[in-house]
Amino acid sequence: MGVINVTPDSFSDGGVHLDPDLAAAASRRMVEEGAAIVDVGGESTRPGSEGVSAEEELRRVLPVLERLAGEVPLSIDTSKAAVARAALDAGAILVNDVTALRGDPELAGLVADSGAYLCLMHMHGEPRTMQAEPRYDDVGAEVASFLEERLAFAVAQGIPEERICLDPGIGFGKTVAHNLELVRRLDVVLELGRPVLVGFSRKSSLRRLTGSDDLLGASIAAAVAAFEHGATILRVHDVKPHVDALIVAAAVS
Ligand code: HH2
Repeated sequence: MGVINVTPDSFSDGGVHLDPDLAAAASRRMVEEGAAIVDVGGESTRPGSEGVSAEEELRRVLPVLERLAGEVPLSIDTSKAAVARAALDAGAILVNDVTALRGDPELAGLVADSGAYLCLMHMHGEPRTMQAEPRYDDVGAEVASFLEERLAFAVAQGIPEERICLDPGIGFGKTVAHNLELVRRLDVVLELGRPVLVGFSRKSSLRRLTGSDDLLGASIAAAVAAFEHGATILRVHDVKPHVDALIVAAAVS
């Protein structure tokens, strides 16, 4: 899964893809490089961020989606039903909701009615406050039990289980140690029986571990580690080097 953030302030690629023509060109390149889907987002969820209105989110993402519809498999990174609805109408096939259907009461019904795919992600707290001393007794068990509950909720709302993937939410209310433990203990999430998505690309834990601002090598290592622990969808900003690394990791395993 390639990442396109149409935002001025994303920690990883803020400002780079604000021009819809540039964002569309970058998305097409990601597919050429081997991405199976491109995740387009119009609201940064970086620690401390305040959020934007649905109107502003739509103003950012719709021109990009409209340029790519029918050409590139698209995911919309949003927790707002109004944004998801317009994105699905414009051709997106997956709703990536970092609130796991807790943000907007209308989103579950919309996904159920549209037949879209859905990603449910774990987040402790909310972006504004989530990195303020996150604590868990057993991060793997707690994240798995949250995802189990959200999966049951989604299915009860009429979303077929076969359409749902699960994500431990690397960096969303977690310390470096929590993030590493979640990759190590991915089996507890895999036991829920759904494909697992991991997004470690360019996250600040990698900088804390390496002390380097160039996060490419660290991102690839994290993606390969997640793959070896069972993740089958890797959310990444630098598609080509990740695809190469994952082809080799898959060939060896
Ligand atoms: N991470 C980010 C955003 N959306 N969605 C899922 N399912 N999993 C993730 O790990 C995830 C996500 C944050 O990364 P990024 O999009 O690069 O930055 P920002 O939120 O600042 O736009």
